[in-house]
Parts: sequence; C-alpha cells; structure tokens
Amino acid sequence: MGASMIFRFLIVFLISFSIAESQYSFPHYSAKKSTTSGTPSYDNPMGMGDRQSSIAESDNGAFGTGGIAPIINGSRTDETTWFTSQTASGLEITFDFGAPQIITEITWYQSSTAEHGTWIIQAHNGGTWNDVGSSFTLGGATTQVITAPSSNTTGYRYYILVGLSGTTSDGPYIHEIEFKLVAE
Ligand SMILES: [Ca+2]
Repeated sequence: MGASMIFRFLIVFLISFSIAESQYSFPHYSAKKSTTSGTPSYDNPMGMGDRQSSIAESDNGAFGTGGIAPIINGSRTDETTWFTSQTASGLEITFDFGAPQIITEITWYQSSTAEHGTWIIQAHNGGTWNDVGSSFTLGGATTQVITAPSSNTTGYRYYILVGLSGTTSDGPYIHEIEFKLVAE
C-alpha cells in the first residue's frame, strides 16, 4: 500500500467520523438529558442522612420529649426519640417533602424488636388522602424494611404514617426513618 492510498483511507475515515458525529452526537446527548426521573433509591435526595432542613416533619402526640426531628437526622444509633405508650389509632406522623416524591419502600430503625400496633401509609398532594399499600405492623425488628408501598407509582408531597389499631411501645428508641424514593 502506497503513501497516497493510506492518505486516501485517512481522509475517508475522517469524513465518515465527522458525519457520524454530526448525526448522532446531539440526539444522544438529548436522550440522556431528557431522562430526569430515575429509579427510586435511598441514595436520592431526602432518602437518608440528615434531612432536617429538607423535610418538614410533624406528629400529633406520638412521641415523648425527644420529639420527632431526630428520626430524620441521619443517625441510626441516637437515643433521643421514643413513642409514648398509647393507643396507636389516630396517631399521625407526617412528612412534607416540599414537592411530589414517589416512595416505594421505607426502612425503620429502632433499638429493640418491640411492636407498635398496625399502621398504614397514606399520602396526598393537598387533597384526598390515599392509601399507599396495605397496612402493616410497625416495629418487630431493629431494622424493619416496610415494603407496603412497593407498587406505588404516584408522586405525593405529603406522606403520613397513620396508626390504625394496637398500642405503641415506649420500650425502644426510635433511631431513624429512611425512604426509597425518587422525585416525580
Ligand atoms: Ca436519628
């Protein structure tokens, strides 16, 4: 192969390469850019860690003097929050994420295997409250993976743990709550 042949191959290669670039680079880039809603994950914003400045949480008397804030402070070993022992029915633990999130799983950390009665996850965007999955026993393990919302595909700004029956236990420290979620 002579030098001119190699030169011609090189020219053809460079022209082909620039055509391919002009045809495919921009659409490829656009496709990546348009994929804004990903997969629910604990690693997404507000899933875990110290979320006291991003999630507004409240409860209607479920907890003792430690209050609810430490359950979203990022520590799975802190000993500042516990339920008071009372009827679970009517208790509400509310999380305001500021914008709709699709939650598909919750992990609850506490210091013993005590149970707190039967609860359900409900959610809303300022209107009708919706059940997100079936009811479940809260507690029963030091690390409880709550899969009740596993088939949820709807984004809600407000999620509420709602007590249905049974009693809460003042035995364990409630260490932390984490959410497998993605912004809608
Ligand atoms: Ca904590």
